[in-house]
Amino acid sequence: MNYFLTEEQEMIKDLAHQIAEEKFKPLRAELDDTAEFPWEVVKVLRESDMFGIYLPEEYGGLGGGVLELCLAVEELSRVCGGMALSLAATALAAFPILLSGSEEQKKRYLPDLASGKYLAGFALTEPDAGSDAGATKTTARKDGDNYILNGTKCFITNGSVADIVTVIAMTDKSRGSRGASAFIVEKGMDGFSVGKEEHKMGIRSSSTAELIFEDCKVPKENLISREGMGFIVAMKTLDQSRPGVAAQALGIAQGALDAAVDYARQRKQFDRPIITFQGLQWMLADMATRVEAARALVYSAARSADGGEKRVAKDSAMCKLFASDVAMSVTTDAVQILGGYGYMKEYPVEKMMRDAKITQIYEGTNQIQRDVIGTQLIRESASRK
Ligand code: COS
Repeated sequence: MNYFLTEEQEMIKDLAHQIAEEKFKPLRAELDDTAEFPWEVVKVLRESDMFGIYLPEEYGGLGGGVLELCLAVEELSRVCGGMALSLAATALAAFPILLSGSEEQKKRYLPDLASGKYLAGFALTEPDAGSDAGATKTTARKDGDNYILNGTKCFITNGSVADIVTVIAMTDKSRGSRGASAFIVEKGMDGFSVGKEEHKMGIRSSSTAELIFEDCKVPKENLISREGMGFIVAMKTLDQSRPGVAAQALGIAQGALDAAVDYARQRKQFDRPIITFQGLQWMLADMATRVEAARALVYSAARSADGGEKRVAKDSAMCKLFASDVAMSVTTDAVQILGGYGYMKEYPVEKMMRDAKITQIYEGTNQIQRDVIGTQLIRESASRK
């Protein structure tokens, strides 16, 4: 299908494809096994300006947007959804600053995020506040020129490697989600430490860690937007970042489809390549159709986000929901097509199936995405009357 990408967008896609093939592929199985963070590929992503593709030129970026980010994340995830996260999760954490930060905050942090000097994490989730993001317990108390943060965040992607984290904490518990505020916390700030590093089913070459704030002193200049706007900052962030998760899912699905087609052409049973059996061809045809439908939805939602569409929450939720479900079903089918080999670590598809699972869970479970879509449908219906 032709998506009529610009020359620059095609270049980003090609470059990400090349990086994934040349740099990700040789490390993929090893890092999946050892669960080490891919510093070697972060270096390559930095050198090739990948960290800046979605950031404005005035802050050192390449001037692209969500679509450019998605194109890169898709191609990188086609080979390894785990390594691609070093970029995608940094973008997730940069969005609160980009969308809602002051000019000073943008000037101070975005250039280092654009160059990849800084990796970043987005700290919303807590042990008792996952889908119910408004139930945040971490507190931020104003104390002179500082805020004092106390609490624990969990499952934070890039957690143990992040130079900065954007954190949601309650400045006024009595106001529920409207009492949340967003902060930029730097590694090394007093009272900020990294807790437990998680051992995961998939995306094992990414870092997922607990973050601990114990009387953590954050200068008041690091408050993003105003007190009480933290929940809205988080929601607006997720509206921009969910297409990135969808792109990760799409890339994983494409990688699994490619592996399944290649295998089915080579594998012979009953004296003929198994791809010549209609049952298998139809399975592959369905997989390919679902992948292409996911791509169309991801690119459309990314364009919506870049174009400032006001119903972007629905578009982002739809593409994340659809692409991640496609990734799960396509990777599961790919394992089936490779049969016994598909189940073995020697072939990449079992890893892709494990990697795909998280895309149905993080940045809002797919049940939450349906809630977001449903809420918007109700609003649209009410506004027609
Ligand atoms: N953009 C701007 N504002 C938004 C918004 C959006 N996308 N979504 C909600 N809001 C606003 C609402 O308009 C409301 O504003 P008012 O206080 O002025 O009325 C406020 O935020 C609260 O919204 P709502 O009542 O819908 O909040 P809920 O507590 O019901 O939560 C969901 C809504 C479930 C959608 C939200 O908690 C969510 O997205 N949860 C999942 C979080 C998540 O993705 N976690 C993964 C970890 S982060 S990587």
